[in-house]
Amino acid sequence: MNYRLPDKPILPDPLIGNRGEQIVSPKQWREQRRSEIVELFRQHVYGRCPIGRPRSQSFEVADQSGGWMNGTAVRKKINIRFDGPGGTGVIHLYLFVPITEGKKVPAFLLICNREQENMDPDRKVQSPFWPAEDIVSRGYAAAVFHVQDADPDFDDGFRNGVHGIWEAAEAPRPADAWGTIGAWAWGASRVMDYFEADPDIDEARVAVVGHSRGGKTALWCGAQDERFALVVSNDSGCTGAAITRGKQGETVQDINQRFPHWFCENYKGFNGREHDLPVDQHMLLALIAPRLLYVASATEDIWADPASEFLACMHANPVYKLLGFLGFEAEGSPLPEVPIHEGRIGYHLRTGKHDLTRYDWNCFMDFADRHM
Ligand code: GTR
Repeated sequence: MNYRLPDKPILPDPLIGNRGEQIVSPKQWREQRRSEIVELFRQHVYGRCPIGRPRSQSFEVADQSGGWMNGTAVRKKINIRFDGPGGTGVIHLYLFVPITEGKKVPAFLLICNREQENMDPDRKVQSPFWPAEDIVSRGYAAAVFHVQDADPDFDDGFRNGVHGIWEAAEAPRPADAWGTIGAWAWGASRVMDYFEADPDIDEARVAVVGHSRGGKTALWCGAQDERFALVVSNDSGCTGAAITRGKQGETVQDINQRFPHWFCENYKGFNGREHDLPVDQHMLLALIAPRLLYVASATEDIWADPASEFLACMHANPVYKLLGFLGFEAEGSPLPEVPIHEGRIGYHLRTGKHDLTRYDWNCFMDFADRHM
């Protein structure tokens, strides 16, 4: 592949505050700039959730059985239930926990946006998209839920899914109301609520993983919800890990036209005008700092644009540095199959297509073994 870093786009600086002031201390980042940037993304890109953890939320154990994976794992099926003015919802969480002697285990949570068979809880299908056996054999709990439980992935005017539960149907939607990606990210945070209550899971060592639209979701989830120790974006591309300005492949206009329900209404105002956005995606990555972040790209995934994903890691680094950590310092362009795992931002470029593979998962786990 012709791997070329885009000509240096002029990017908004995560370390210049809304009033033009330079952010010079970790305290200023924590107390001021971080929340300014979260707000900018809420207002202009992903929208605002009307609700956090619902008071009505409950966890129902639908199954807890041993003997899975040659006797090395316990399977749990958990129904995360909630209700609001517009109805009730349930997120079905599947979880395989490696058996240890009373020790809490770290976990990988996949936000699944593919067909259900990829997350088969009966393991008749063992898809590389969610290689639960591999994850468990490396000492991590393997957890997954499907995005449709939070919000079905089509444009129905925000009637179904969690939008319909908390939004009055007759009320006009604000231009910064949450879209579908925001609803999915909200769902992943509800799973974290559950992890905090499960004595088998070390909630301080949980990674949230997503591929493509799921990767955009993992990033937005981890940016807002600081309980996640590691955030993994696989091939997330436009409005995920890729810098928007000067991006190849999918543009803001493309994504808003094809998926009008993913982001907030305000985002459509930036169709063809990405240079006017007050943010770019390196600032989303910077919101993960100083926690662990992983960005994965694939050589043939031109629509997502690997070079722009790599560039975002480089431009998130100054925030890690300000906070006293090594984030991502790379020279030139990455080589395929040569992961960069030194700092708190991990990266790899895989040869091949837009997909989530066992190679990708193994890299994520190598990085987690080292840093989490
Ligand atoms: C594409 C979309 C991308 C990406 C992808 C996916 O059609 O343009 O932004 O999200 O779908 O989720 O597989």
